[in-house]
Amino acid sequence: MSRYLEMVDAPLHVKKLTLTQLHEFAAEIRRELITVLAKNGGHLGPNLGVVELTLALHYVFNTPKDKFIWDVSHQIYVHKLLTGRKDRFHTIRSTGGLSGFAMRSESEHDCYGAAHAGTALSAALGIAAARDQRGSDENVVAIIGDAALTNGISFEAMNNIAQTTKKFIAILNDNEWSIAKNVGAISGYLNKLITHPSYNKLAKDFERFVRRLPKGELALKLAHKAEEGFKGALTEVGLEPSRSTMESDGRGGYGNSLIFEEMGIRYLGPIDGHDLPLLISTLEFAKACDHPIVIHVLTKKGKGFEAALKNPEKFHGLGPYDVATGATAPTKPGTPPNWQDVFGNAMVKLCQKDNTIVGITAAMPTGTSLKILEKAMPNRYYDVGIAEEHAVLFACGMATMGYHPVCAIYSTFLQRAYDCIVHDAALQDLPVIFCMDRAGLSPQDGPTHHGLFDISYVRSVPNCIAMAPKDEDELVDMMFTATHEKHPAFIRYPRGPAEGVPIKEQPKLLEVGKAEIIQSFSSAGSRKIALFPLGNMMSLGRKVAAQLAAEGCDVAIINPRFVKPIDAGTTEFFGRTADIVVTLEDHVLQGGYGSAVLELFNDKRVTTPVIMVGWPDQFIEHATSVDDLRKKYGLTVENTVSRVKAELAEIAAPAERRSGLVVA
Ligand SMILES: Cc1ncc(C[n+]2csc(CCOP(=O)(O)OP(=O)(O)O)c2C)c(N)n1
Repeated sequence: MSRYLEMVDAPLHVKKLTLTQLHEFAAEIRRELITVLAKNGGHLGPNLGVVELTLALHYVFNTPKDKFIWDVSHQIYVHKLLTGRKDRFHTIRSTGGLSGFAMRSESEHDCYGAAHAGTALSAALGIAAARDQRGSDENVVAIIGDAALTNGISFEAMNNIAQTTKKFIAILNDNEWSIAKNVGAISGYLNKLITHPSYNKLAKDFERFVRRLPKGELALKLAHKAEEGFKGALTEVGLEPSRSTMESDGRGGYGNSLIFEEMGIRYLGPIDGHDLPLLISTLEFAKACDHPIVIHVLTKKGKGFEAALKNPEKFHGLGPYDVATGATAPTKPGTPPNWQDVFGNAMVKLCQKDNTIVGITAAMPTGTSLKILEKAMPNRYYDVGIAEEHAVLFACGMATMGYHPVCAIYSTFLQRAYDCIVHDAALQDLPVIFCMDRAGLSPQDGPTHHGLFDISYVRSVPNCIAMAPKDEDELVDMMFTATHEKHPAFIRYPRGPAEGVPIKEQPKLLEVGKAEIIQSFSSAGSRKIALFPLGNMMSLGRKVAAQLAAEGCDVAIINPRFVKPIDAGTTEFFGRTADIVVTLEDHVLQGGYGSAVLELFNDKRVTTPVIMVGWPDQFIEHATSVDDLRKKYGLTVENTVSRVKAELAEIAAPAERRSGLVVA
């Protein structure tokens, strides 16, 4: 650990440092980030970009009393280093270690947890409203990225800020990037602000003004003048926006039409987000303002690491890399293609054959691999920004015009669009296709990112078809099938390498609601076990089958394919012929595939015991790997086999003991 990192362990210590020391400290923090993340992976670029901003925030404000609400909170690593967590920083995103996001349970300095975009302004406003209700005086600061600002909820919050509170600080951390380059009109608007000469002049004037005042004097002056302070300060340096200096540019206008000002939020900026004294003075200024204020801060994603500066998208979030060059390990030869790439390539093929198919992403072109379609057929590709609800409604609109839109959205982010799924896609029975990426675990990210609820939330909605492929060839078949359907269709698949099976040249139409029997009972073995491994649980299912067979069981394997409609005939048949049924799913057990089987058995009066393997009714933490979590929660071959054996023993026990009449 370096000099200042060794000494600074709390925000209080940051305030003791001189400017020169803060600059040295910033460099040390960057070295720490680059070194630790080279091993653990993580959100390097965003954190390198906010080093000075985070130092300035802790220099000016006092957490935990003052509240910092970070949007997404993937840029919170520096804050963690400054708030008593530096000794555990090397554990970030690993089993038992620090989370990569803000967590209320991790530190009193994390007042609000997050990892989905667009929540900060609303949550911060709620905190400010509670403060006003109880009459306390905490400062509330929301830190939000330029891409998160494009999110609908952010605008819902902005619409509500001025009427709710007088003291509210938003920091707009503008680095021009989402994960990929930020898209849409808001991003264009921010870009106009950055480059507009009038605003740059205002920002420069303001900068001169705050730099002139000795530390503390500005805050004092403004505190006394309260609401008048801001206006006074502006007038003093000619900053008062007026029609004469801020004429409309004919494309929506500036000056008095500045979007934030129109919403009753003072706008200050754009200012250099790496200029520590300027940041400190500006935050002091904001602290003294008795009016909601947004400070537009310009930062460089990846600052201080050449490779990250050159490739902001890759270094937004990545796995381990070479600390000197930033190079990531090449994929091992023979590794199967990622599910995502299979999806992206299949999209191109499907689009080439069918003019009604289009692809839609909500700011995840690389994560979902829909960028493959963008490259091949840009006119069939839409990136709507971080706007999952809009993505689904947009798709619904297209579907009413005869199109087959494919929404490639992570299972966890699709949760946000649930009402659009129910009220728009399902109720109107529109043929929108949902490719639910990251269905299963996102181990290093943790509970905010695991995709473990989609079966439950889709299965309860009429008209929906829900499926899960056992391998990449079946994924393409399912996509092909979905494009021939007249109903909303959902396909779930996990992150990372698929199974390594060849993909047919021509995909085949699957019969909707029909399972695939991989292996039937053979009449060998005395005890019959029917395994129903859903989707990517097939490989685990096969291993369980092999071990049970080795122990003398007669094992059938059924690939369910469809969770909704479930294959009632096949499931009932195996339910009646087996001694034990085992369902395996990479999903929470409540309302999942196993639940669907139980509901069916209840309907049909099938009484065969069902062992359900899946995730329990709790939020699953982050960990280094999927294996770590599967081991901990018993989604393993060993645990499944031992549960089957225990159940077999139970079945074999005398009836009185089973009914609890005899205590063993
Ligand atoms: C609802 C939702 N959709 C998608 C994502 C994936 N995501 C994580 S960070 C990010 C980009 C955030 O960009 P910005 O807010 O500008 O912050 P920066 O990383 O540039 O600092 C996206 C799209 C998410 N976290 N939440």
